[in-house]
Amino acid sequence: MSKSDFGLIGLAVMGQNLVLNVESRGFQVSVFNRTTATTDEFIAAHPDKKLVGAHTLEDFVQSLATPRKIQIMVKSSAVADTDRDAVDAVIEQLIPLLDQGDIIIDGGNSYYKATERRDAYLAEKGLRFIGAGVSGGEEGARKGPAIMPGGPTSTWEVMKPIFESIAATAEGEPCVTHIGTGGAGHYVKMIHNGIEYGDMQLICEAYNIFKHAGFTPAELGQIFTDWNNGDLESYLIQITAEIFKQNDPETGKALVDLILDTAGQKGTGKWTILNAVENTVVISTINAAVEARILSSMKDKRVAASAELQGPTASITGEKAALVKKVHDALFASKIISYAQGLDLIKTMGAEKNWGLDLGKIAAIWRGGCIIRARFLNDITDAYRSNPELSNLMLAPFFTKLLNEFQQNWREVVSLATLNGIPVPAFSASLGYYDSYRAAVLPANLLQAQRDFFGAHTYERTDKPRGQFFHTNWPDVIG
Ligand code: 2AM
Repeated sequence: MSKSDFGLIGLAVMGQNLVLNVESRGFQVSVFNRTTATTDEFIAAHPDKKLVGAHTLEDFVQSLATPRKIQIMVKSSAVADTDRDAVDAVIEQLIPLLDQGDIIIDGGNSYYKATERRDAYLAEKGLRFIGAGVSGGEEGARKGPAIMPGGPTSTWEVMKPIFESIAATAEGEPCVTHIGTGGAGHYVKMIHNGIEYGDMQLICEAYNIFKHAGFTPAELGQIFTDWNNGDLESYLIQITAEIFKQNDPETGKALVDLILDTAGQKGTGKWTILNAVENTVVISTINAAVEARILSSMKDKRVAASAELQGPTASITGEKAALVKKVHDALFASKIISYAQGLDLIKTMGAEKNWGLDLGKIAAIWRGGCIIRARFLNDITDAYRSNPELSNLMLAPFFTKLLNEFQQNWREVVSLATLNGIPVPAFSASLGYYDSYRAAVLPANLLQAQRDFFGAHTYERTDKPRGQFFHTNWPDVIG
């Protein structure tokens, strides 16, 4: 039998779908899974496909053409760069079987620091490594995901034909690009997930306002369908419209109303926040989204507190269409802020790491395949293509115009929600960022006075050149 073009280890759903995707583009694919019965079932289910199932890693490796291209799709659980997980276990088993120049691709959701460690470790052994973020869920894996590969340019060049053929396309361009060296691919996938958290929470806040204003699931389904036909068009808005239309077969009620309000998370949002703190970058919208999930998970505490802590009874009246427009503007404006923050973090980290990131290319590959795909990513792509040095997305002329147009309704929505006791942590965090960023003067003069008072940290003066520091002998309050 001829040697395979590509090999994949780990036949869970994502792995299986990626294999079928690669095979459908004309490549012969070898597969291996720790539990061999899964391999047999998979091969048996696809008798007409160019697949080779191996029961041992030795046979698997031998079935591949060199340089071998082996993608690992096993559960990654490393939360620190020192943690060893299933990806490391598979890598260790592969090393003695491979030849110099063979390529291992980790296509799981690995922590970028673990990717950097593996990259350096495998380079020492003469093996090549790509840490690739893959987004798009199970369907994306089968039909075309967005792929965010990081590693040496020369290794990317070898993988490019396969990656480009399996990726989604947007505006005729494949949704894959060489993100950068080292852990850049998994890093950018991590921030993608943080942004995804933000998008989802913002949609939930819009929903919560509408729910308190008495909108039915059917009305919500229509609003989100309409939004998906306009400037908010995106995968997450689209699936939200579908969710509102779904009835529970057992009770006939809207399914969304029967789903318990406690959200889970796998950790990429948390990693994003930790990284933002390390880089001194504000990502308040994503923070709010991660924290909203944490608060949601404290169901019992919330139920207990709801009987003790008072707030207004929500009463939102008025014309529904006007509210829909206002919430649209608040959602869109907050979404712009969320992306501005996430991209600021990517830019800062990329410069720190010397990854050679191109924000225009990153935004471009997010336009298709991935969970955050959205029409407005075209505008983000254009913004960075026309000005790669853009200091903040808010200051791209297209987005400045939108924010100026939306800001009044955005304020009204945050005020309305707040007066009605409806939590809008991500809407308001976004607005707080906007108002802080555009404030020529902030109250940090008082903060500096406080710091100088208790710690003699000194301050600069508005009436003296920058760089001159002053200290005041403040009164003694201890006595
Ligand atoms: P399994 O079918 O043998 O459990 C998702 O869990 C995928 O990762 C599955 O294909 C699973 O294989 C694989 N996996 C998890 N831990 C693994 C390990 N330590 N070694 C190899 N494969 C592993």
